[in-house]
Amino acid sequence: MRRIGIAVIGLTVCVCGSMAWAQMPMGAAPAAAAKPKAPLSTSLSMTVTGKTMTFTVAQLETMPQKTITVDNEHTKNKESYTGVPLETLLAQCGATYTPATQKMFLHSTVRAIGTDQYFVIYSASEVESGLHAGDVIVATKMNGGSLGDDGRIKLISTEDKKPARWVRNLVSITVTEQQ
Ligand SMILES: Nc1nc2c(c(=O)[nH]1)N[C@H]1C(S)=C(S)[C@@H](COP(=O)(O)O)O[C@H]1N2
Ligand SMILES: [Mo]
Repeated sequence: MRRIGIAVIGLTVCVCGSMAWAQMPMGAAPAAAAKPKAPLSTSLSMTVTGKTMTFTVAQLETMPQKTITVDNEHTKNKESYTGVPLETLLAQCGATYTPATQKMFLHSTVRAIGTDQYFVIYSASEVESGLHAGDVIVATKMNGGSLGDDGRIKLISTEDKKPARWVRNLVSITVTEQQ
């Protein structure tokens, strides 16, 4: 009886297993899930405490640039990105880090949104080099060339273990002081 039971289980595993194989095209690797394409972003709107300024890619590229190197945990590649440090853009929008504004940085959220509405939150103090060691940059170049499928503007941070807070086709950033 016990032997029959084992034989039935064995047969079931065998049949189900071969059905799964039968459904897979011969010799083809399972297709990677296609990245849904976000609309192209060609400018970045920065809203800092209610006031909005918009920067085109050309304007971003005339501002002081920084190149950083990161390990992309997904692609397992080292990638270099060039762009404006986000703190420089915040300063352009009137949020300069000084002893007088330190509390505002400690209390503010930075919400970064892509054209596909994907969004992430940083603390303003993570963006400010006077408070945090990592870099957060608004990149317009990868490995000295274009960003390719990632659009024209991409937010990159150096301290995250995964690229989940990197925003492709970055279109807006809103800084809000919390009460
Ligand atoms: N605009 C946009 N940016 C995004 C995402 C997204 O869906 N839309 N996904 C994020 C996530 S969860 C990851 S892990 C990284 C890298 O995703 P990829 O490996 O699919 O390129 O991009 C991030 N940036
Ligand atoms: Mo992810």
